[in-house]
Amino acid sequence: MSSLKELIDLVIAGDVQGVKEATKRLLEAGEEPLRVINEALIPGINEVGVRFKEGEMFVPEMMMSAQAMKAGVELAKERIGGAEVPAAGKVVIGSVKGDLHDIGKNLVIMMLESSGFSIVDLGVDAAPEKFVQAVKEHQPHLVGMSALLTTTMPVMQEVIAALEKEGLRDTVKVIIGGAPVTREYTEEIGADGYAPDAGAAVELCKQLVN
Ligand code: B1M
Repeated sequence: MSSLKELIDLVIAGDVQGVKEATKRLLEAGEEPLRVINEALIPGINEVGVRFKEGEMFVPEMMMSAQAMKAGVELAKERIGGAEVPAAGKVVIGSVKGDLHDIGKNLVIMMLESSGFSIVDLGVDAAPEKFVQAVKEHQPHLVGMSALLTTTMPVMQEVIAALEKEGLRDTVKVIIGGAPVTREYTEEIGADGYAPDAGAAVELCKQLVN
């Protein structure tokens, strides 16, 4: 029998197989998939961030932990039912240019999809031109940007400027998120909204499409 605490330790250890097995066991024992994500997989990767900052863990280990976490999220995701109501709105979303972090963005996508939003995922390292092209092609209600590095946050402003330049800014609402992003920064760059986590991102998108 696995516990949430054991799963946290397995994420920290970067034990991909162990995380898969423990996640499966927890889900089969009836644990809520969102609880597994919010109370084990996220705290596990957050602890990795703390240890990395303190010089106790290094990039290769952080990558293994990220892979382990992703494997757990994939399994939990299978248990989160899709929405009955199609297309609450369309969202073009990506991690901005220079940023390879995608765990948080993928969680936001997962939550939006299960709330009925249709998603165009630009992946990681998405340049302003890629956002512009996707808005032209898909005509979404919302554009979402994720950044985990203080050095990539300014790209969010570049995306907004590129949308303005192409006359597309008024056709979409722009939302941003990621660990270093704040509400103040959202106002500073002229985005329409900020969400601190995936659940809040869903609420924000619902508000902005209505
Ligand atoms: Co990186 N990394 N990393 N990393 N990494 C951080 C972000 C860091 C804070 C670690 C630290 O020092 N404590 C630090 C950034 C420092 C800074 O800029 N201030 C850092 C660094 C320095 C780096 C490198 C530069 C390391 C190096 O190479 N020397 C390098 C940069 C690579 C690049 O992007 N160019 C790097 C690389 C990596 C890995 C590849 C090893 C891996 C990423 C794997 C992947 O994503 N596929 C990795 C990881 C795993 C982390 C930490 C440990 C965890 C990030 C994460 O997934 N968190 C991270 C430390 C930390 O944040 N605790 C760290 C869990 C995730 C669920 O949370 O992404 O915040 P988060 O998403 C949340 C909310 O923020 C919000 O909802 C999500 C779910 O609740 N949210 C949104 C996110 N996007 C949103 C968008 C929205 C709305 C809400 O609307 C659109």
